[in-house]
Amino acid sequence: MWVFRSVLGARTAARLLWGVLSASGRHGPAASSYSASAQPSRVRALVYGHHGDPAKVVELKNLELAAVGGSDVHVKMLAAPINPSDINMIQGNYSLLPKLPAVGGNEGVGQVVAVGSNVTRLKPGDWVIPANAGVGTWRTEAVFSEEALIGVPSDIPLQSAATLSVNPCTAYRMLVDFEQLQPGDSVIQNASNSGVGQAVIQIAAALGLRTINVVRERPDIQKLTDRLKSLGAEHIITEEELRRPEMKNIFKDVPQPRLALNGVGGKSSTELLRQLAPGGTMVTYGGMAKQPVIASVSLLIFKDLKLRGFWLSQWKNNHSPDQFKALILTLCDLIRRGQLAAPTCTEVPLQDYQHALEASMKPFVSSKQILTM
Ligand SMILES: *[C@@H]1O[C@H](CO)[C@@H](O)[C@H](O)[C@H]1NC(C)=O
Ligand SMILES: *[C@@H]1O[C@H](CO)[C@@H](O)[C@H](O)[C@H]1NC(C)=O
Ligand SMILES: CC(=O)N[C@H]1CO[C@H](CO)[C@@H](O)[C@@H]1O
Repeated sequence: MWVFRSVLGARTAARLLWGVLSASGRHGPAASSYSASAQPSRVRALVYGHHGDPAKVVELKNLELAAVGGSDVHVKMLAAPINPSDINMIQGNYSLLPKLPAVGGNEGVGQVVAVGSNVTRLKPGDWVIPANAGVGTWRTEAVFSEEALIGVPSDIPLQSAATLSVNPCTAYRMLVDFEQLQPGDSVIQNASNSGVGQAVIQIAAALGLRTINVVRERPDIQKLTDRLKSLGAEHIITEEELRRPEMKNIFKDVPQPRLALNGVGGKSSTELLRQLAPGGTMVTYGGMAKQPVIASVSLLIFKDLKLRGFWLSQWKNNHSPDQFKALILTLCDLIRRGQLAAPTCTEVPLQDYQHALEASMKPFVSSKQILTM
């Protein structure tokens, strides 16, 4: 699981909160997150009223659709994934927490049904994804403000569009922003089978970078190896193999990596650091192991390694909406060229959410659950 407990500055927190509220309604905080309706209505949503075990606190409810104001957009949701960060948010273990009750889900793709008279960038029929986390995507329809949405081309697969705005963006920025890598250079990562890990493999291959991918030992390791290789992974090694002296042989034909991507933390990150080239950077973006990153003093001193972190919400705060849109369009180009496929997905109808939530929390589930509306 991704677990973030970072302390946000007041300004950042306010901006994030604004994103949450402006996306879900225009008449003030809690009341506008949604309004529950006595009569059954067309809009169905997965709502939680307090934090806790997602399987227990999430309920399917009927909501009223807010009126479409001048700068609002009425969206029919098409598909929305269940990400680890969605689960953390429902549990209450995330640094960005919407006011409760809230609609679950931070990512997804919808189609514009109608727009207010002041909306200029979007028109009915367009596909849209949320610009920020916290909008609540697990629902059949919603009214969002125009600036809460980004238009995406509708000629990419639905599953790609639904899973575009978090993992591939994170993977791309980490590959490009920390070390100036050239084609032929290598990157090492763990959590290679995660959503970010699979995006890293594909985007790295598209950029001409060679990947060394660490995975957990598991019964169906050959199947996993074959699948990651088909995505463009060069080397796939288990954690145990990484500790063996033969690991040195890999670096006879692959240059030592200057970039390590860590989605795990704990002991595994120590191993990643050992493999880094002098002066290299390890970027941490997740903490599945729920352990601190442990770096050896001698490695830091003698190799002058850099430890950095990446959080996409923070990147978005420091960049303009146009820069985010440009990133999305770059990724759409990769998708169209067949260089970036969606992670393996299981589509689950919204009403079967219980099953999807449970499946998303099981270890070793290699398939992302996508709710379809
Ligand atoms: C998150 O919080 C829940 C309580 O809502 C707790 O049971 C769970 O262990 C926590 N998970 C993590 C990953 O810290
Ligand atoms: C449209 O924008 C103008 C100028 O900002 C504003 O005066 C007007 O009230 C807006 N119209 C609606 C319907 O929101
Ligand atoms: C060496 C290393 O970093 N190994 C970790 C990589 O990620 C997996 C999970 O995918 C961990 O279990 C390993 O410990």
